Amino acid sequence: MAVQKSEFIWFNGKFVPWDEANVHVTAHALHYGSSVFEGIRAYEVRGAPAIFRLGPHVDRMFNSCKIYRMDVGYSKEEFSQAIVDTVKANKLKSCYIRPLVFRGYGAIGVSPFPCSVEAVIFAFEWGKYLGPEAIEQGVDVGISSWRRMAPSTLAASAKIGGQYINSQFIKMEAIQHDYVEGIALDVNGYVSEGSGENIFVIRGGVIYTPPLAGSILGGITRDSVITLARDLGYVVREEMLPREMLYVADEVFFTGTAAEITPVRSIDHITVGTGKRGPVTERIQAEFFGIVAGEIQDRHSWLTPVVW
Ligand code: PPE
Repeated sequence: MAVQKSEFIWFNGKFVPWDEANVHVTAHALHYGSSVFEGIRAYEVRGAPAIFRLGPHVDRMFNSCKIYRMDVGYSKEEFSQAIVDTVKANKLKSCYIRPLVFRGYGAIGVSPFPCSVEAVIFAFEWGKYLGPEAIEQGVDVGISSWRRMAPSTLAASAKIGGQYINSQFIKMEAIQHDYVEGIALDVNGYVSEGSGENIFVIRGGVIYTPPLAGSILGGITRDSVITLARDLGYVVREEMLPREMLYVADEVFFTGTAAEITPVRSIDHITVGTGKRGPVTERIQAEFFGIVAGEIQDRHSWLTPVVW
């Protein structure tokens, strides 16, 4: 999806016009994937933007940087404020926010340590990630021939740029097979996640999702869905899931900041349940979309209002 330009990008502490936020071609991140990023949504609540789960996103970004041994150069408070200011500066009522911290100019060679650390935040309008009808109709997906990274190869729970080559392999293969998305298994063959989404499986009224040890990114939407499902009285189990459980599930859905809550209607051309969005998925969607629209009380304090 082509990126929608907005006006200003926060670049190392200052706002610069969108077209002037450039880096040098020798930047380390360009060569070696040396970056950490986040994806955050702001939703329109009563005419103004409200940022969804800002604190957990900033915490995860700082943890990813810690794992990757990169000092952000700002406190969490300063960085959070910069995110709020970026939404404000661009007068966006609802948007997707992309903070990125990366190794810039300084040296060629694998070690990132001689290179600068740069930080940017931009925000832009982004619609439905897996297609306009996906939230209601569901998507057709396939199991990827690419596995998620094995433990001790990369750090699946950190949102590090270079690791997204694995996601790109999964996504490219899916597109070439006419699927909307691919589901990757972990190195042991258990269900892991999509190229940019966590996965949930419903069977016999119980909700299952792979555990953090299943080479997944600990999604913030995943955490929100677990919380909402438990609020609604469902049993949620974080368990290793064999691939064939997907084929006999009553319902399957993806979660992610970009994907929000998207039902899966077929996997490897096998129909999931009735082939339509199921009742549990719909119930959880109603709760999630109700909260982010400001129509259901924000009982977990997930929204940070942006005051114009
Ligand atoms: N797994 C992966 C690999 C992943 O990239 C994401 C987010 C998730 C799970 C869900 O995490 P969360 O957003 O915290 O619920 N993927 C981001 C990037 C998508 C993109 O194409 O870029 C996102 O949804 O913002």
